[in-house]
Amino acid sequence: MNKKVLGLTAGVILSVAAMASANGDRPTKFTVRIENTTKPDAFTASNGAKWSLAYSPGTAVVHTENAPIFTAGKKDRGKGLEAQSEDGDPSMLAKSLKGAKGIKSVAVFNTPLGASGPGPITPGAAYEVTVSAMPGERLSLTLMMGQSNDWFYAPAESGIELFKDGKAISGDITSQIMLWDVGTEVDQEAGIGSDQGPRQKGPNTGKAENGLVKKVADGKSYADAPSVMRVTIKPAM
Ligand SMILES: [Ca+2]
Ligand SMILES: [Ca+2]
Repeated sequence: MNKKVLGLTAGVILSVAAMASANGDRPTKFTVRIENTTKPDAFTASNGAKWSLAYSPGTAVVHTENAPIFTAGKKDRGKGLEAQSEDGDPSMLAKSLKGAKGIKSVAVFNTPLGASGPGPITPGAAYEVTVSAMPGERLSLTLMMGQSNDWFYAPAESGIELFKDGKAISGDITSQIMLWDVGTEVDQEAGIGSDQGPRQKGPNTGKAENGLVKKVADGKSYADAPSVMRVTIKPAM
């Protein structure tokens, strides 16, 4: 006797679902592209040595949490940002963020476009990573400045707003990226320090700093992200 009632109910539920998705309850897919726009041997150290800039594998995190990865002016949290920033290894950070409060998704990007395996992006190379997000959610990125002791590129601690007035953002977001010092290892001169990524004896080698997370402000071009990289975002139509 309830057949008709059930049929009607199912129809109502379907039409409600259709209306809801038309109103945007499905996540938007974004492609994020990070390009190393520097040239080989673009930098000259104080001893005259030429050096090239590379960026390490990193994380792309979608979140509602206000400061999911670090807080400027505070100590590193010991959740993996140190290995990301000192050794270019995002795996510990990704693991600790997965499933944490206010974290919607965590993606690791580690293979340059056109490469057969993981590695840094050298001058001219790029990473691409895809994330999905709903209005109100934000994006944080982390990757190592490869010629440093413990510096990482990331947006402000609150991340990048992926939607403006409910509409997905699109285009160049490099101006929102900054160079940060995580405060775990004493800085040497960029490009030639013996305890920096390309030259250190092993991971986590260098003098402990016991410092705070702060922006790198040494006036060099690599401290100004738009001078050395291009980060773009494109929502799927
Ligand atoms: Ca440091
Ligand atoms: Ca080191």
